[in-house]
Order: sequence, then structure tokens, then C-alpha cells
Amino acid sequence: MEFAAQLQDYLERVERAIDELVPPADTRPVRLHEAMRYSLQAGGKRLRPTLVLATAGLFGRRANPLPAAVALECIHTYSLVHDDLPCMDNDDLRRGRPTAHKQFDDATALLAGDGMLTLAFQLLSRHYASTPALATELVREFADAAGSEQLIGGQMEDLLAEGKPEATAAELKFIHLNKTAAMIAVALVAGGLCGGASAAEVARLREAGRSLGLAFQIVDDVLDATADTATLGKTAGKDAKDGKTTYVKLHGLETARLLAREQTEAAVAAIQQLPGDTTFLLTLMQQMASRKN
Ligand code: GRG
Repeated sequence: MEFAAQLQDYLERVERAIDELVPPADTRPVRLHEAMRYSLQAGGKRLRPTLVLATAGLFGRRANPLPAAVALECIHTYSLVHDDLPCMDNDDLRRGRPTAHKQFDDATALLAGDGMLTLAFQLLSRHYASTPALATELVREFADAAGSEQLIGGQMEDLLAEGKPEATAAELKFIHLNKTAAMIAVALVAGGLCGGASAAEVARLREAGRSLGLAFQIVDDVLDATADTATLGKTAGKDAKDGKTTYVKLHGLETARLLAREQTEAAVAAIQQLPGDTTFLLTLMQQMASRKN
């Protein structure tokens, strides 16, 4: 299948699975489940679940990767909802719509985030119950990536860095590896685990995911500085306005673009050493590097 058709197929499968696996909006308490669906079905790019499916496709088949893909999108979306709250990044626009706390209220957005994070682990434990070793590996990988030493830790250091005039390159790398790259690396790892990758292949996927995640965040910094709000679907120019240290602020636009290319090339080199037809995954990675939103 050619790239665009394959991507469309993955996206449709992800949207259908989100609709099936997230509690219906009329589930009690209705306001909470409406808010979870409001954020989850707001038309994000679905990069992380697509990476799960595409990576699983490289290997034979150990288990259906879709529940893991949805679980990861739940964790990612929870992190966006919480990040948008007034006590964190305080943003009004996400995925081209009012943020969850603007549409509902702060408490509902907080609880909807909690609901999505917890749902991720409900999905993993329910849908991989017949393959307990895989269920345990997935739960451990997702919990590590979303935990206090990675996603939440990266967010904490990001908030702490806001109080400083200038974060160092090493501090910025810690923040981006954990706040952003951890969720991208675990997408590749989860796909590999569902596909039945060997330990060496999982290690290679993790390495590729970290480079890809760094590239993704550097591109995010470049877009924040260069794109407009309508294209991004979130407030543009916010990093500079909030005085945040970014790759653009630290290295300038051209060097930031170069660093993003270098990280993408490192990820490509790691993926090229894997078995199976890597064409789709490699094209997706190049598209992530040249994305416009
Ligand atoms: C609240 C624990 C906690 C963490 C928040 C997600 C996050 C960490 C902060 C949001 C701001 C930010 C720049 C995060 C870096 C990762 C990133 C670029 C997220 C946006 O991902 P996309 O572009 O979003 O894939 P969509 O909406 O397309 O899914």
C-alpha cells in the first residue's frame, strides 16, 4: 500500500478504536466522560498511535497493537489537558478548539485528565490479559514513560526552568527527552513488544524513538517561533512570550533546524537496521521532521 493510503488506514483504525474503547459520553458521570471524549476526539495528529501500529507491522504478530495505541493516545491527551490548565501552561486553544478547562471548567479538566491516564492502564490490563507477560511489559513501559522520572519529571523541570533567565543546553535536553521523547520512544517500544520484537530490537526502537522525539520537540520549538495560530491549532509564539528557553532561543533558528535534521537522521539510521519493510515508518519519520503543525 502506498504511504498516504496506509496512513489513512492507520488513522481510521485508531479513530474507530478510540470510539470503541473510551467509555461512551452518556456514561455516568456524563460531564466527565463528555470531557474525556471532547479532548480525545478533537482531531489530534495521532502520531504516537500511528507509530505503535507501524512499528508492530515490522514484526510478526504477537498481539493486536490497537489497545496499546489507544492507551498511549490517552496518556498523551491527559498530559496536554493538564499542561493547558491555568496552573501550568495556561492555554486557551488546543487541537484548534477551546482547551478542556475553557470548554468545561478547571476541576472537570483535571478529572478528565486523571480519567484518561487511568483508562490507559485499564485498557492494557484488560486487552492483554490473555498474554500476561506482554501485559506486564506494556504496563511497565507505559508507567515508566509517564512517570515521575520521565513525562511528569520533564514537565516539572520545564516549569522550574521558567523561573530561570536561561536554562542550559543540558537542562533543555533533559526536559525534552523526558517531556516529549519518552512518549515517542514508548510508542515504538510498545509497537515492537506487540509485534514480538527481540530484546535487541526493542533496544534499537527505544534509541530511535529518543532521537525521533528530540527531533519532534526541536521542530515544535521552530514551529512555535515561525508558524501561525490557525495552522498550529494552538497559540503560536507562546514560548517567546512566556520567556521559555527553547532550541530556537538557545541555538537560533538555523542551528535548531540542523539539530532536528541530525536527530531525524539518527532515528532513520536505527530503524534501517530493523527487519521487515520499514518504508512506511521511515517516510512517516521524514514527514514528522517537515510537518507544518
Ligand atoms: C502535565 C505531566 C504533564 C505533562 C505535560 C504534553 C506536555 C507535557 C506539555 C505540552 C507542551 C509540549 C510542547 C509538549 C511537548 C510534546 C508535544 C510537542 C506535544 C504535542 O504533540 P502533538 O503535536 O499534538 O503530537 P497532537 O494534538 O497532534 O496530538
